[in-house]
Amino acid sequence: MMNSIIVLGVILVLAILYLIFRVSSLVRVAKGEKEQRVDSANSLNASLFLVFMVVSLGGFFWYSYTHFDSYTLPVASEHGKLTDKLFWITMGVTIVAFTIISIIMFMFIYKYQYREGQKASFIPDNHYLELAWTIIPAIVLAVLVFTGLRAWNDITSPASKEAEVIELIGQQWAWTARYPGKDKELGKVNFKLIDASNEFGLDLSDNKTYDDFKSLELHLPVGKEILLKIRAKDVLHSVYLPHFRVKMDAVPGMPTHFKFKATKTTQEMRDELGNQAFNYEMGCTEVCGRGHFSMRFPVVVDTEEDFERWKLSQETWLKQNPDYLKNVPAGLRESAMIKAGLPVQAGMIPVQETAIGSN
Ligand SMILES: [Cu+2]
Repeated sequence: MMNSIIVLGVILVLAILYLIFRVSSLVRVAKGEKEQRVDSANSLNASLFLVFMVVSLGGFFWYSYTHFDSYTLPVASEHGKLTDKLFWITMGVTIVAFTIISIIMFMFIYKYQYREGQKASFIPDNHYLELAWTIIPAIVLAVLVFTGLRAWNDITSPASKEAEVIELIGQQWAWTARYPGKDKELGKVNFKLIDASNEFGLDLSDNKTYDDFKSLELHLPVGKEILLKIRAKDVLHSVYLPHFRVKMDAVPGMPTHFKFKATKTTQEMRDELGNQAFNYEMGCTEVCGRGHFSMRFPVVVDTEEDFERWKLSQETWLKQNPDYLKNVPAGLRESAMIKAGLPVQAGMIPVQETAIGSN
């Protein structure tokens, strides 16, 4: 209701202004005044453009400088330092270009405002000018693109053998992480095998799957290469770890990856920020449906010892879902139970651990 009254009010004011304009121009015609091309409002407008330029450029620089910390995050990864540097170089180049163009634009409006008797000069072309504004941006852009491309190739190139491999799976609307377990290799998965419990779609005919475990927190070791293998189960999601400058889409049907090295543990970052409640976190940056906001994933960066200890404390997926032992080929069952940390009982499929433990 209120909105429609406001809209009606605005329309009314505009209509009144238009009528005043019409009436005054008709009065001028009736009086037979000599038609003046522009009135004093013309030079006022030209000067106002200069005022606008000074105020908006001043406001832009003032805001960017005083609020700098509210739109920058501390960096905690190796390549993050490099990409930050590239970002700020690009920013510097564009700010210089933006400032020069803004000043020229508004100065020209002022300088070439309509004046009686002033005539435009005719310049059909100017080779020097054309060359300058083609070659200079071409060189600058080429340098920016090639340095960026080198950083990108480095991030997406194959990881070393020692890298810690972690799989991240996005689905509407939660993340899960899968760790390879003691064999340090992720087991095979097949999307056709996904069901309510086998959420990864683990292919239990592959012996590398038996020690894989699921985590609802992303634990990362500090100072060690990490290879994130990323996939999505339903729609587009995007892995975003802002403090590590990691961002990579999770695409259904097309696994992606990102390689990086964290440089500060959670505790080190807490000390640096003077905030003991600080925690790293991961978000989804693809608007992936109505529950998108809930795709927040806690991230912990441990020292290497703490990370190894944490891994050992995790239960394998197969231990948590012993029913699935029936899907393991008979010949592999015993080794699967050993690898998964299940008690082996003379060739039998064990009674559910939880049933024993809960009594
Ligand atoms: Cu998402």
